[in-house]
Amino acid sequence: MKIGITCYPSMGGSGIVATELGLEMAKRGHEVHFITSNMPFRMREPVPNVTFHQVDVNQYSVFQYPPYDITLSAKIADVINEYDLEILHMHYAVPHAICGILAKQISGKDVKIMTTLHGTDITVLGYDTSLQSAIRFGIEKSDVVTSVSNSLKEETYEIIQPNKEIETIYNFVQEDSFPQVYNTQLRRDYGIEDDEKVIVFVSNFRKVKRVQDVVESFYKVNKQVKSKLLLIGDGPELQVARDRIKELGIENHVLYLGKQDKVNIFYQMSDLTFLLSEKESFGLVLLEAMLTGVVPIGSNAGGIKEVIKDGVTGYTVEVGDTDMASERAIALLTNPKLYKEMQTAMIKDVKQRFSSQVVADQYEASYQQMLGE
Ligand code: GMT
Repeated sequence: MKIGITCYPSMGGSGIVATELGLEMAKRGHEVHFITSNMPFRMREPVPNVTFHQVDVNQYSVFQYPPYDITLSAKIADVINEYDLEILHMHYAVPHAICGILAKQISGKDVKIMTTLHGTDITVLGYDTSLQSAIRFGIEKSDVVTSVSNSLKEETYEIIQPNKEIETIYNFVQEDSFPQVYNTQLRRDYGIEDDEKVIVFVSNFRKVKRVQDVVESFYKVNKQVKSKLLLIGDGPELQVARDRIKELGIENHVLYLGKQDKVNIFYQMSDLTFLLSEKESFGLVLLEAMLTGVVPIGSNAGGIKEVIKDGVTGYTVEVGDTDMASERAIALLTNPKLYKEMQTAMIKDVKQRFSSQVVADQYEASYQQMLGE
């Protein structure tokens, strides 16, 4: 198959999933074309069957807003015509689903369109009445629409009310990139003592992530368990976290590590991860951590409760319940038997349900179905 993929190529989960899926399809012998504003960040080196087409938006001074959507659509149309694309896989509803439809019209070809909904394109932007009808249009005019969790699917029906079947296909990560390793030497290199526990939080530090809950929960854990908090990533709420950490006087227990390409290294130093968001369609960071062997405590928002089986492969708590989050964390960090049991169940479960082979098979079958094969 000849597949065009458009996504946000930055560090977000939707870009990661889109890239890994494209690479997996290329490995299976399909011809893959990434049509994006920048090289997707997980595409480190040249790969056979993969071509990258950069979308360059004209910054002409008459434009108050440079026309990314139109330029992208025109570029996709050019690639459809040049390479005889059969499928467009658009990740994130706005503007990508709509750009796919426009590109198809510009090209005049009968290319099939799959749109994958990732989360904030529905749970945040879907509430914006100035975008709702465009999102509904993008969904209804796509040939196939997938959602990364059942929770997101249900929310899409509730908020957008599209007249369209939506199929859930869970996210995955490339297992080989997240080997199950506990790196004692690296912990020492980062100044972590051997008897200290490590909690990791990987985030884009947006409001929906409730960073303040992560700090509060850690503070409560740290009062009882010798521990460090690793904060990885950057974003508007990082300063809020810093201020609260100072107020609580726990600066010496927190490592600010900024944006990192190779997050797997930090999971290898960690015992536990927190994801206490108020909205989270899936939580790809959970999957990455869990594959490495890091046990999660998540909020019960959105798809988190589909990724973590509460009490079996980690714990979920009510959004905002930092008492329960810390209680669960303390129980795990002070009971090696419980920790080991949960870790073993967790690795088995994520390898089964979110394996790259299983998930890529689902997408491949869906592509073939669109083409009537
Ligand atoms: O979490 C973010 O803010 C980034 C966003 C994105 O578009 O990359 O992540 C969304 O898509 C990911 C991949 O499907 C999901 O794992 C994240 O849960 C989802 N984020 C939210 O729903 C807040």
